[in-house]
Amino acid sequence: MSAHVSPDVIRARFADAMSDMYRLEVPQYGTLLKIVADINRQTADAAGLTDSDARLGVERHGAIRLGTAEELATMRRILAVMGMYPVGYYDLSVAGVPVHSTAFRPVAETSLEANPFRLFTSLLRLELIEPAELREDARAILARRRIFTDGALSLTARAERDGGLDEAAADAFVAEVLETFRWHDEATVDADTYRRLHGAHPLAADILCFKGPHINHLTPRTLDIDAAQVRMGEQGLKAKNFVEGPPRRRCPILLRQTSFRALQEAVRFPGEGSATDGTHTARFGEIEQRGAALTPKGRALYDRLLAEARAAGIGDAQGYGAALAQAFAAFPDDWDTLRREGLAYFRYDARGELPAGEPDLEALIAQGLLAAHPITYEDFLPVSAAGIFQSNLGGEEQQSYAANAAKAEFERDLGAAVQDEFALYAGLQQASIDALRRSVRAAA
Ligand code: OOG
Ligand code: NI
Repeated sequence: MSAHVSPDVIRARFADAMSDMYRLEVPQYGTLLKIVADINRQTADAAGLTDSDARLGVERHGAIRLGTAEELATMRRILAVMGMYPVGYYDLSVAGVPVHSTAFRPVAETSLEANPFRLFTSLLRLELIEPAELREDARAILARRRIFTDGALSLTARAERDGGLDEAAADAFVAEVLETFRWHDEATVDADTYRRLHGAHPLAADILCFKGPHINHLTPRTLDIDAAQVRMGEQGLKAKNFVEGPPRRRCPILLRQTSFRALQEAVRFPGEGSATDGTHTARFGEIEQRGAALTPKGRALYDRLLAEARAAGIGDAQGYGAALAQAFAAFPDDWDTLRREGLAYFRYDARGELPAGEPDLEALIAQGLLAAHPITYEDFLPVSAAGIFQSNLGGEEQQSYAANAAKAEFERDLGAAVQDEFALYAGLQQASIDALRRSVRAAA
């Protein structure tokens, strides 16, 4: 019997294969990768994040949109084979996007270090689509389609049964799973059905009218998103008019994101005559800059200040930028204060032999015996995600639906609970403190 390939290795191969495929499908994504590589090289010294170097070149996330509970539950099983687990619940309906989502990602520190690839995965909420008759058409369309290859399904079952995949099976698995993410320029419904679904919501057309849930963007991580945003414009990529998330700061927190607008791509509809040619707008490219993970207290402050800034409106990018900077003046911007006030999570690292006894973290830091490194935020932000969705739907902002988070229904459809992101970061911080305690005891 040959040895099993580590899920971290399968994930890295899959992320690479997906990036290669998307570069061929959407050449602008290749341009984006070059911009980010250049800027990262230029700003590497000033990065400020100690754990980002090794993984930076391969770091990215992607996104797909699914139609049914069965698709979501199967996707969960497939992604588990490559060490990606659902973390967090995002309700996008409040922003007029009829989906709710989770992020599949590695959770162990060593796995994040090996390859942090994440997949933002959304499920259509058919109950929000109007008019009701259209929901019946949508259900029929979804009942007909099969988005996974037989090979992907059987290899997933094999991995579950045997506890992993050997070399040959792992490579076959990557190739089979990639098929689900491929773009198809042939719609599965006629032009009239497409138009009716698009009229109900552009996302409904994107999710329902194609053979599978094509990857709709990939996102490399940059060390200077403002510089990258300017460079995008210079290279002819039509960037979103402002960066989502917190403003530029000395101490980066959470996540800042911007994208270039989705392409208008030619599609063919089944049938004969000129009604069979059309276009579809869904696929784009995005960049992100990651900062420190915030505690619930820090996150509450972030949410409050962001709401304050957005209350004035986001229509005028310059005005919004000023409002954002003004609101976030109230968010401490040095690591010591962020740590002492319990606003962000840190990993503690001994700089020498620690004195015996229960470690007093702040005293040890003051003595230079302990370093505290901010823990990188690995997740997403619902308001930012909504902004990214909206800028790529090829239309104006959508009407909001009433707030109706449905986490329990989502988890039922997923067939599992999503992990709590705060608990994961708190666990990483605590693990580093426990390790200090152990080293003190061992020395004593
Ligand atoms: C997902 C948009 C959300 C992000 O980075 O916040 C997202 C989508 O358009 O399907 O990817
Ligand atoms: Ni994204």
